[in-house]
Parts: sequence; structure tokens; C-alpha cells
Amino acid sequence: MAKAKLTISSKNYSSWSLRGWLLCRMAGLEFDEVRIDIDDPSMRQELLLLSPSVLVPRLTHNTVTVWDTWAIAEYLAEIAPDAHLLPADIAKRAHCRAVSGEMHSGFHNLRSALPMNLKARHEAYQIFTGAKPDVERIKAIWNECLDAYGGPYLFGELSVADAMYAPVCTRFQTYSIKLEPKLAAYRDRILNWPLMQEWTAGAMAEPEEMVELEVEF
Ligand SMILES: N[C@@H](CCC(=O)N[C@@H](CS)C(=O)NCC(=O)O)C(=O)O
Repeated sequence: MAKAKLTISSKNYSSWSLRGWLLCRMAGLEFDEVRIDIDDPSMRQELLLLSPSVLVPRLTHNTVTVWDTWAIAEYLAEIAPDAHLLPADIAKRAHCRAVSGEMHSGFHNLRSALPMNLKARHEAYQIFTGAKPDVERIKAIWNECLDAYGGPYLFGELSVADAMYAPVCTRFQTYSIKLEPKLAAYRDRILNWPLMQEWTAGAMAEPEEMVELEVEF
């Protein structure tokens, strides 16, 4: 059986690559990581042949090719049911899909105002007003889930939702976003998760800088 292949881009900057990678590891999938530089024209051309959206992450497993992080999550949940990427209880599963869907399709202001950058630290960052409601909505989601299911992760055990919000935890750290103790503890739990530590070590070892994502203050 062919080994799976996950195409990703920068570990420092690509939040969708991080989500896809976490999901594959959580599912226990054995895969080779293929790192592409999305700014390199020849690599973009190659990616176009592989992923019609020209976006990463993209997973190839046996004869299946799947791109788009949500589609990858659903595929992995189907092929690795024992990994419980989605909660077993139907109501909890619906809730998990709803908050994960909110991340997948929303929070555009947060994404553009606070780009993922694991190497950077900004102590006194002025959040663009448009991104504030996104930050508040994420805090509300985390509070609601941690209260409803008792932690330590959003749906009790680790799930797709934690992978979807993991890049937000890094942004909250990078831009020193203040959190109440319960939410700060959740952020730190995710940042200290061994898979996150492994990804972060990879990001720290990357030499590239994407100038447009290095926000100046
Ligand atoms: N909705 C897509 C978003 C993927 C996405 O935006 N990926 C970015 C990297 S984080 C990308 O491939 N960008 C390519 C480019 O900017 O050229 C998903 O869920 O996978």
C-alpha cells in the first residue's frame, strides 16, 4: 500500500498546513511530508497539477486525493474511526462540527490582522478594531466548550476542533492577546501538546522570511 503524502508549505506561517498536519498525526496516519514553497512559480505549477485549488494542505492516500482542510478532516475521521477525531455523541459531534466550521469559513479579520508567525513575539500589539469581534467570539467559543465538556480540550478529549483552533493559540501567544486564566490554560495546553512542540521545532528551523507577513510596529 502506498504511503500517504501530505503537501504543506511553511511551518512558521501556514496555519492551514498546521491544521492538516495535526489532523493526519492525530489520525495516526503514516505519511511523508512534502514541503513546497508557494511563492516559487515552478512549485505553484506542480501544486496546480496536484491540488486544483492551488492551496495547501493536500493529502494523497492510496488512490484518494483530498484538499481543503475540512475535507481532509472528514476523510481522516472516516478512515480512522478509532482516533475519534469527531466526538462519538451526536449532539457533541454536531457542536464540534459547528465551531470547527466557524473557524474554517470565518474569522477573516483575525486571520489577516494577526497572521500566524510562530517565530515572532509582539508585546504591545494594537489589534485592528475589525479583528476584535473575532477575538471575542473565539473566547466565547472556548468558554462555552470548556464549560460544557469540562476540558481539558474543547470537547473533552482532543478533537478536530482543537486542530482547527491550534493556530489561534499560536497567534494569541505571538500578539500577546490577554486571556482569562481558564482560556490561557487551554492555549498553553495546546502550545505544549507534543505534536505542537514538534511542529514548532520545525518552524524554528526554517530559514525563510515572508516579508509581507512580518508585521512592523
Ligand atoms: N480553505 C482552505 C484554505 C487553505 C489555504 O488558504 N492555504 C494557504 C496556506 S495557509 C495556501 O495554500 N495559500 C497559497 C497561496 O497563498 O498561494 C483549506 O481549508 O485548506
